[in-house]
Amino acid sequence: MTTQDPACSCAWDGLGGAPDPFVMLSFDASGANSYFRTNTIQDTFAPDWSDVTSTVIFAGTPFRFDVWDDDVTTDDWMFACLADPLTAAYLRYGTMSCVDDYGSTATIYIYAQ
Ligand SMILES: [Ca+2]
Ligand SMILES: [Ca+2]
Repeated sequence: MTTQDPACSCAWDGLGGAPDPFVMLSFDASGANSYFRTNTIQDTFAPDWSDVTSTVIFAGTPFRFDVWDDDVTTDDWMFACLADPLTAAYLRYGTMSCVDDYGSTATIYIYAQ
């Protein structure tokens, strides 16, 4: 995870500290209609969430997760991973990973029943 917000080339935290990341999950390519938000993890460049959610996934739908920095006023968008469409291969493999523009890797684990 990059140490600076590329939108302003400044620290993620207004006080110069590390970001406070959370993740939004959605079934649309834009990420505008999220259905789940994880907890926020305070002051870290290496967040690891153990939040669990369950939902029905329809074949061929996009699946996206966005990582945000939780802020007092307006949250800062950090990066997103998109599978469009979410295929059976993702569900069989059980993970979805991506690398952001700054070389950070994000992985989400998917358990299909
Ligand atoms: Ca921030
Ligand atoms: Ca912080």
